[in-house]
Amino acid sequence: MPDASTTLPPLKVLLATPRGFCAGVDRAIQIVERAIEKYGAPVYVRHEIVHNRHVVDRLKALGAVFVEELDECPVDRPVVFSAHGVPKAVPAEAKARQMLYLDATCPLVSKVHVEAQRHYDAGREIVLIGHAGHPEVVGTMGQLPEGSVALIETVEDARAFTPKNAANIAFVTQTTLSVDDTAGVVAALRERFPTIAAPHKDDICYATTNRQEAVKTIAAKSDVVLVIGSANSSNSVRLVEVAKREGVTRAHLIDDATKLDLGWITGAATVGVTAGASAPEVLVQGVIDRLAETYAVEVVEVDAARETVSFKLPRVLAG
Ligand code: 10E
Ligand code: SF4
Repeated sequence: MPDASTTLPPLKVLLATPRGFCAGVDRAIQIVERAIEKYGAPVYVRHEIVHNRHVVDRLKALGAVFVEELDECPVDRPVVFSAHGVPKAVPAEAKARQMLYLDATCPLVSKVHVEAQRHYDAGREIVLIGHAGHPEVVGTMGQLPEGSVALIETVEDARAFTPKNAANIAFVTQTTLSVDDTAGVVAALRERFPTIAAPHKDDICYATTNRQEAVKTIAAKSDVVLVIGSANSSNSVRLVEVAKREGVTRAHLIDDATKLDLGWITGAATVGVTAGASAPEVLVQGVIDRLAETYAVEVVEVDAARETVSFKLPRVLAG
């Protein structure tokens, strides 16, 4: 009897590397898991620990309770702050209520908080490049008194921004922005304010940069690009945009294999697959397995960068 796979149409899958979990996401998830082990359930988590439905559902099943605000947590249970960071008022309130809290803010987001504070202490007016309403933006703006950080999102915003003192301003950025879009916004700021104090380039993290580079590489050779990630995951949404900008009109963000519409693949010879920084690898494999039900899939890993970053757990949970 002939092997069934020999009768399936061929499909090349270009698997982007790096993809999926970054060091900050890995650490944040471990903080919740270890907190449940150490303190028992329930452990409260303020905001989705990372923006992924599967991660949140798995942690819920282990005993995590997700809330949006601290006043939804009882004072006698531990609470974890999400990887995106929180305004200063949040740990202050937890202290005032004598709560046990664990801060899962990614160290690379905390670095931006420190940078913003440093500019503020030096008397500079601060411009934050980021997306309005995103929790990381809320957290970074919330490091400083209201009115001391101006949010801009676009080149147009950069052109329209009117500082109080153009000679004494600084910018910081969200960590998960589009590298290419941000370069445009920064250029517009520098053109108008040549002395603006700045990070070396921007505050976009290594993981965001590498995943965008990797998706560019696969997009150049793909007819369709599938990005695994949840709709509220900013960095995952950016990966779809990057693929589209590389000319792949069929680029889709999907939570998992069940959301894959096989109609998208019709006529394609090559499908690029990647995952946002908060999407578990098992979901990537699930998508490939689903494709393999209909096609004779050949998987080719495409390496765009090597990652070696890892972050330590808070001392109270380490060991
Ligand atoms: O929406 P985002 O991309 O910021 O978050 P995410 O939870 O999908 O991925 C992790 C990124 C973080 C925590 C922001 N630096
Ligand atoms: Fe940290 Fe970057 Fe991951 Fe955000 S995307 S959690 S900044 S490593």
